[in-house]
Amino acid sequence: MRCKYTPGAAAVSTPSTAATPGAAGPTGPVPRPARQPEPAELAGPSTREPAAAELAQLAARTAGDLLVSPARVRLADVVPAPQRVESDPAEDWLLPADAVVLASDDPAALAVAQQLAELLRPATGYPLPVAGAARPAPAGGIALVLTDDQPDGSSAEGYRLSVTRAGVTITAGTATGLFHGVQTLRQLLPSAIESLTPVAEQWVLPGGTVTDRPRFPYRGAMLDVARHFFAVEDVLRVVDHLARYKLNHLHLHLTDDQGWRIAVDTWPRLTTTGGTTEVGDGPGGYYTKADYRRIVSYAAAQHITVVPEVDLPGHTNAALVAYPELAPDKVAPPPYTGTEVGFSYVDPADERTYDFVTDVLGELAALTPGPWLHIGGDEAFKVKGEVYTGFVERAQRIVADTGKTVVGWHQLAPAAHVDGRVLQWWGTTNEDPTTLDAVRRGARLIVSPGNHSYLDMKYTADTPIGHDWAGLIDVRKAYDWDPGTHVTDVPESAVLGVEAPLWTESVTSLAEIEFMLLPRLPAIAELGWSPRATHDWAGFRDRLAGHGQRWATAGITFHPAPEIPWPADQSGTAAASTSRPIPTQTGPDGVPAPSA
Ligand code: TNX
Repeated sequence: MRCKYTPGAAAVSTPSTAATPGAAGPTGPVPRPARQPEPAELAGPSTREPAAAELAQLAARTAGDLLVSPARVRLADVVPAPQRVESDPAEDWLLPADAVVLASDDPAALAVAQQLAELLRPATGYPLPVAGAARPAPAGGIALVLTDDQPDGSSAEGYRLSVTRAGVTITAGTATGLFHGVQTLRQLLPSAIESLTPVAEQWVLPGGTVTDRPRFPYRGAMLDVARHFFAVEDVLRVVDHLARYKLNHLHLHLTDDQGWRIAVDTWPRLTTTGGTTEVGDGPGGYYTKADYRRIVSYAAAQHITVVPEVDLPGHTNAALVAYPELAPDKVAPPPYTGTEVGFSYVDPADERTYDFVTDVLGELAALTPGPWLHIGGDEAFKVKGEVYTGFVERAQRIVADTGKTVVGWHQLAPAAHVDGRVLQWWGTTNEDPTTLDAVRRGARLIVSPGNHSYLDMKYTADTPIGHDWAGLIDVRKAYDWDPGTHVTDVPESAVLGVEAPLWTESVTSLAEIEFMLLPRLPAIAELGWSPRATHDWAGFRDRLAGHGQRWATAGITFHPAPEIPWPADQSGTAAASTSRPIPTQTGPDGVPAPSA
């Protein structure tokens, strides 16, 4: 049972797990020397109502000093599955109310320490001060250690997390590694850690060591902000979801027939005209350059790189509405708010088109610190053969001239290779000689199979939103494939990574985005991060089951997929969020409101 506090609440109850000394869990309680609460603590400040945070601290301290229950989350329960886990239940550790977060004296490490403290403060109510140190040691709290002497050598994203009775140490060679370690630490705490208000809970971490690093360097998700526009705040929430599961790329599909979503100073009508529509009757919208920078820097703070896509030469109706000179017949088409594809294209025979491409990609490159520019290239059904290849080759060179590395959907494959070129595979079969040939000429692949990783596909036939052209994708289908061997004869060494695209023809709100993402995004994240040797559907299903309660507590919508054994006995909030498919409102503390 969880106990929640609201400001002004008079009574403090302690969690039942801590209330009865001797009520051992399966592995027995870990006794701690009892510290008698100070009388003043028990009485509370007499001159004013104790704040909720203070009450929570007091309750946790009192309960925790009497008895530490075994950790409720197992060290091996992490999603994505870590490379190596060595459990040591004798080292289970209770986060004390006076814990300090120490980090190496380095701005990036200190920033991660602040993020950790900010994650833990709302639910614990603990102050969790952060400080820098030359050689941080946990000393009864948490230490984030940046070191050249990495446990597993080479990985830029790896980390080691060690939980002992002396506290927690996360060690990594980079701040990114520390950040991933923090995501692991977060998952090891009871799910109430997701609460936005203080909770009386024993914040016990399971003892032992996690040594971890990713399998692939590119692990991403794509959000189509063109079919339906989503506010900056919604995109930031999606970034949060990626970060939880150690995804490190957010691909934004910024332009399509239904709308142009990124400001371009040299072609202003792209947004003032082209940004005013979306699928259906909605108003559309677009990101100013300041909006886009905000997304980029928020993502960067979560160690996520934004990959902007301007889809060319097809999927360009919104641009043609704004600038008819780009159209093959120089006539503005009507705005398009339907969901067909493949009818529009910029004129590949007009030099003005290449001015447009140069200006747009130049401005986008200047706004984007990450190395990638995605030029689309899919479903340009009316630009065929050599005309298509010629267009793509020029666009690829324009990208190279900006200093960025080109990414495109795998339709780019027949074009000449340029340095670093990455193709995004979205086919639904395993065979593609043209893509294989491009790989042999030097291309690397991001693997996004339509029939496994397309998060706009329905879970089941009765999923209320989504497509089914690539089949139905339940959680198991999302999980049961291997990016390293998926495209026949493409070696794992040519696979840069994996991505889960969410197209939004039928997705209209943050709640609907989350409903399609969760719980499939963690499945794709695990394929990108975890060593293949850990791949195991039954194990994944069980590890994932604990996350429903986390999402419910954090007010995140998810699909209660029947193949996941969500715990039935957890607090009513999980049941509320799982009893209906797409809640569109959240309650006062962020928990999805019960059905209307
Ligand atoms: C195909 S996948 C598309 C998109 C659609 C999607 C719907 C790809 C590169 N193109 O234009 O939105 O199907 O699932």
